[in-house]
Amino acid sequence: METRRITQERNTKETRIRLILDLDSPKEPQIDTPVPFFNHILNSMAFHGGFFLQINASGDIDVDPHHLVEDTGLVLGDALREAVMSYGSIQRFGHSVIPMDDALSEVTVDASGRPFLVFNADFPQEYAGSFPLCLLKEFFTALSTRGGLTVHGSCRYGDNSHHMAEALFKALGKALGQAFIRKQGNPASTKGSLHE
Ligand SMILES: [Mn+2]
Repeated sequence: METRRITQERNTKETRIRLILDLDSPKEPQIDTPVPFFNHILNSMAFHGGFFLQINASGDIDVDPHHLVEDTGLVLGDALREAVMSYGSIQRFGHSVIPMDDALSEVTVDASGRPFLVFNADFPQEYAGSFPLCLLKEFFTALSTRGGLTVHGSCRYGDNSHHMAEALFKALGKALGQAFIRKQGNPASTKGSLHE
């Protein structure tokens, strides 16, 4: 069966992002952005999701990593949407709850074509390294909007913000991995189609 490999590129005055997503290849992720903690959690997301992800990104992080994080979410969302448009039916739903030491985080995805985000995270430390954790909601918003994904993400509890965020991204990876497993036959909708 044809492998679902998607390339997306987005260049603006703020950021330059090139992304390759291969939903049918669990090769080692290749994440290269100038934001180390963001690389760390994207790598965890793809690894545990069981899909190949290559991201090469640069941008105006001297202003704030906000643009880079948000735009990466947009581009990943575009790639996931493209996967459904170009390659057809998927399982649609995915859910994962992941512990990391003190932390427990959870993500549920419906790749329905309808963007909606519910995001609950109350981080005890504002930063992981130098990374402002408030940007994670921006990433999830961008991903949900452009991917046509309903996403519910929760950091249920934890003492360490790094653990909470990392568990959240592992859960996101696993939930996406499940939702984007191929489905034989008709689309997983009683309406008969997704993304119409
Ligand atoms: Mn870590």
